[in-house]
Amino acid sequence: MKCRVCKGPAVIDVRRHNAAFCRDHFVHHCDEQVRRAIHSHKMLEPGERVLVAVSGGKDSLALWEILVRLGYEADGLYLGLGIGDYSDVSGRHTRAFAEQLGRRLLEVDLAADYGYGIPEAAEATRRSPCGSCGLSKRHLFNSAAIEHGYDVVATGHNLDDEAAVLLGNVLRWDTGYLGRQHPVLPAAPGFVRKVKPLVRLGERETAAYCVLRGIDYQVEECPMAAGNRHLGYKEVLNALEDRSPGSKAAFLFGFIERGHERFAGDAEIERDDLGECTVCGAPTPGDVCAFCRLRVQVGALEAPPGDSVPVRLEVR
Ligand code: Q46
Ligand code: ZN
Ligand code: ZN
Repeated sequence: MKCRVCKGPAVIDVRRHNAAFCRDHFVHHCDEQVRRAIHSHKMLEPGERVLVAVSGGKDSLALWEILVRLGYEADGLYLGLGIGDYSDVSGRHTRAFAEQLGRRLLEVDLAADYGYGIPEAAEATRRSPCGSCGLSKRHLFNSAAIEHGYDVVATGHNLDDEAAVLLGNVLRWDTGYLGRQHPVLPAAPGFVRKVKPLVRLGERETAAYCVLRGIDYQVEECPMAAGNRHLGYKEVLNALEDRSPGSKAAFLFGFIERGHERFAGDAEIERDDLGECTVCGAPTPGDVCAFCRLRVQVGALEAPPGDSVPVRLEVR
């Protein structure tokens, strides 16, 4: 196996691109994929302050490093989810990496700052932990970015993640989610822009990137992921990809280029008519936002007067 660029010995092949790379040219390949994603979707402007949502896993640490090397003003935000050892180890990896990178790391701890962890939220809502987790992340990434003056939140969602989410949305023909599924979610009143610069890189590539760059990441999967529907979608897509390399990228990028626009109207309707949460001020279609409702349900917040509606795991 020879590097496509320099013909030296290759360390990794990327079947989707029908190419193999040596160490240096693989790093260059990753940079190029991120650069292309940023430019083709106008994700970031020079000089903007970027807040990277870092979990301590391979994707978010790779993303943070690449953005800093590409010259972006990127700091990190770590959210402590209260998932036992998994969270402790993830936090340690993130802090050590922030120090190595020499960038600022903001930290929010669900238990200490908001009175609950993901296991308690899952128990109280009797729903999948990932529902409460996703809701908490979306709310807190956005509010931290606003509070600390960042222009944009960048997350480490990769090609495999996005293709799996797309498959789930298509299987249910969830048109509101399809209208919002894009590598860039523009800013709106009360929301900063959200971008996914790793959308052109698969998870095998981000893992290889971390190994080759000596980035020490949390290798354990989240223990609460078992039963997560997306794992099943990923398996299906991996089986397809195995038989026909490139099908995952064709599925996702075909949707982004030719399908997304057709559903954009469905997302707009859901974004209209947002007022302010009477508890925290976040944009919400009702009186109290889903995050504050979740806190009420887990017993971390007193119910606002006259409010008895159960939590809704809304997505934006
Ligand atoms: S951290 Fe949270 Fe994931 Fe764990 S509980 Fe589910 S959503 S699986 S990215
Ligand atoms: Zn090479
Ligand atoms: Zn609220």
